[in-house]
Amino acid sequence: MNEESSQISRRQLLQWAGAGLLVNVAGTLLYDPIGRLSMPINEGLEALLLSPNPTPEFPITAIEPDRLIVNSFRGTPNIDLANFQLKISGQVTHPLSLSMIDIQKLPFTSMVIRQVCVEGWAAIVQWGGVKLRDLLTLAQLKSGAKYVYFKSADGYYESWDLASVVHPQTLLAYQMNGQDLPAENGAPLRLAAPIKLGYKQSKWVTEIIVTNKLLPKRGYWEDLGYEWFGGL
Ligand SMILES: Nc1nc2c(c(=O)[nH]1)N[C@H]1C(S)=C(S)[C@@H](COP(=O)(O)O)O[C@H]1N2
Ligand SMILES: [Mo]
Repeated sequence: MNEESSQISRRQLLQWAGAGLLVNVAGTLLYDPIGRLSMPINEGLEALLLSPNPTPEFPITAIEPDRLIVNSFRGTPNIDLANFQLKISGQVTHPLSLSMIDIQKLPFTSMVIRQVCVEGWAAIVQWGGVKLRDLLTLAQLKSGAKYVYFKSADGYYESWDLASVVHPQTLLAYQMNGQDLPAENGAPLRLAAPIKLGYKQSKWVTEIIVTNKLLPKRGYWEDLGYEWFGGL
C-alpha cells in the first residue's frame, strides 16, 4: 500500500471536501504552476463546474426496482471489501488511494435517474454516493487532463470525456434505491450518471486514471464496436 497517498487525515478530507472545494478547483484549473492563465480546455471546464446544466430527476416514488436488469459481461467479481482501496492516478497532482471510509466522509449526493441499456430496457433508479468532481478535486487535475479511464474488478474498462466526468450528476455510487449497493450492481463503487448509456456506467470500479489522450483501448464494448461517447 502506498503510505503517502493512503494516509489522508479526516481533517484534511473535511478541509478539502468543505465549501472550499470549488474555489480549490477554480484555482487549480485556471492557473498553471507559475500562475499564468491556462489552456482553453480548462477554462471550458471551469465554466462547466460553475454553471451546471442538470438533467431533470424523478421523485423517489418513481423508482422501478423490478425493471433494473443485472447486466454483467462476466458475472460478479469477488472483491475483498475489508481491504478495498480506490486508486486515482495519472494526470493528477495528488495520486490517491482511498478506503470506503475515506470516501464516505466526502459529501453524499442522492439522485433518482433513468438508467438506459442499449439492449432495450430502462429503469428509474436512485443512486447515492460521491460526485466524481469532488474526487478529482482531491486529486487535483493537471492542466492537460482531458479523459478519465475507469478500471473494474471484473476486467471491464471504460473511458469518459472529462466534461461528462465532472458533470454535477456523475456519481461514484455506493447506495442503490436507499440501500447499500448490491454486489451484482457493482459494490462497493460504480458509476452512475443520467447523461450516459448503461454500458458507460462501470460497476466495481477499482481505479480511476486521468489521461491527456484517448488510448487505443477505449472501453470494453466500444472496442467491440459500440459508440464511445455513449450520451443520453
Ligand atoms: N464492470 C462492469 N460494469 C458494467 C458492466 C459489466 O459487465 N461490467 N455492464 C454494463 C452494462 S451494459 C449495463 S446496462 C450496466 C448494468 O448495470 P446493472 O447490472 O446494475 O443494471 O452496467 C454496465 N457496467
Ligand atoms: Mo447495457
